[in-house]
Amino acid sequence: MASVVVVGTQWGDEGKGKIVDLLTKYSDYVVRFQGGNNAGHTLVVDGKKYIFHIIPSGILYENKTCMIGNGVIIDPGVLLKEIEGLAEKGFAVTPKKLLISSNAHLIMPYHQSLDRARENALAKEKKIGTTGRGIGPCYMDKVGRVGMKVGDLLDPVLFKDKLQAAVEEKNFILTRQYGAEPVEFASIAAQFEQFAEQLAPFVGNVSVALDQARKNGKNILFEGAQGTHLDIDHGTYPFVTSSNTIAGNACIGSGFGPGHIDEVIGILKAYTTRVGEGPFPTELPEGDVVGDALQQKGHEYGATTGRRRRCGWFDAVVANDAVRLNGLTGFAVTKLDVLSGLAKLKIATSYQVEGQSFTHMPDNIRKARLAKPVYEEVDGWTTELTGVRSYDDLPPQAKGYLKRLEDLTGVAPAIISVGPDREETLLLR
Ligand code: 2SA
Ligand code: GDP
Ligand code: MG
Repeated sequence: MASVVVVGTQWGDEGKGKIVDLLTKYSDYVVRFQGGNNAGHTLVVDGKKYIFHIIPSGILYENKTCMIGNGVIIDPGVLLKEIEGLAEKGFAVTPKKLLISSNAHLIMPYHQSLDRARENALAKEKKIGTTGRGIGPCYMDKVGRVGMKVGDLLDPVLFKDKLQAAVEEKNFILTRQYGAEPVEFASIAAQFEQFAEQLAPFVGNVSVALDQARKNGKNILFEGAQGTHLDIDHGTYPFVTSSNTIAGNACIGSGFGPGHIDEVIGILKAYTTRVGEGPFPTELPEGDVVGDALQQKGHEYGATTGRRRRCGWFDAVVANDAVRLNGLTGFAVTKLDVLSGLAKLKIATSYQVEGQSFTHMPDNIRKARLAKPVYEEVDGWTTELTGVRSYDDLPPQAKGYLKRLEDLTGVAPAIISVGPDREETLLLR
């Protein structure tokens, strides 16, 4: 194990939660490094389903420590609810089990108001389809150097001083620019005073703790959120989230040096989905028989917002971008079971745009939207795969499909997932 980063290779929802939960068995620490409660990571253990938005997916194990790094943005109300929810299910989240970076930024109520107001103000074709959780506005404040940090919660004088200035500025924008409701300083201050009291025992220095863990020979797992093509720099901008979702940010978002990373596993759904707006070359639009079958069999609904996820064929262009951007050393191929029953499977190997061939996602968003996939076709299989527990027992066509993905990307699968449950997994190494 040593230090392993897990990232989504497509547009999120590849099954990172399931794979992180699985790999936690071999880790001592599980660390979130970017994003906020826009994420929805689903785990199924002994038939019971858990969805985490902010707490790392390793939390169900005893004697493992979860960390929320500086690169994460935290809505304290949502975090505390998640902690309470876990306690109700018999999982006590104590400060020994969860460490929160004092450098992580806080999602404030005005960030959510701004997220909604900005999205509402955009013309239909310009909407991003955000989760409405305040992600963009919070990261804007962070890089604009006016953000509120978790550490500020522990210093009431500093906190109120910063909050006063923020509320003044945000109310000006909310009311004057968007005609939206203003937020109220006093109620936010009172609410966050309570959050501060409840969260204080969990706050510390994640970078120092990880360094100590590494020196003690501990295994560390970094849990990415969203996916490679939602990366703020390398994704289909502006139809992206507001953080770097690729593996490099595991280091920046936790304070762990890149020289200490041993492996990067990319979670690769056996087909493609996207939720929210933006280019999706292999999309099978709503009403398409295969697209609808994938959506229904794969239960493709947003784990945070419940939105219907758009579905389409596997895209090797998207996968190859992920191999390059993350330096992937292995894949975990998920939801292979969902493809059972399709006679033929299509795989996009390149795009055609205005007479030009692309083997990577075009940087230009207008071109990305025009990208027409060039497909090859392979045989499907009819057997259901959920009961399969060894690679040898997969039907030959499923093995052929996996081999084709490996040949097209140059990266071999290390894990194959054939169902949502922890047990429904084939470990190949
Ligand atoms: P935001 O809210 O500013 O991050 O939205 C910007 C874009 O990023 C997309 N995004 C996501 N895409 C897939 N999964 C995400 N998490 C949830 C899930 C999504 C949900 O697990 O299903 O429930 O709808 C996630 N979070 C952000 C988003 O759709 C925008 O396209
Ligand atoms: P994440 O954001 O990458 O963690 O993924 P989500 O939890 O948002 O969405 C993945 C969905 O697929 C969840 O409902 C998982 O329980 C489910 N899932 C994960 N792996 C598999 C699999 O191999 N087969 C099937 N059928 N479902 C899976
Ligand atoms: Mg998800």
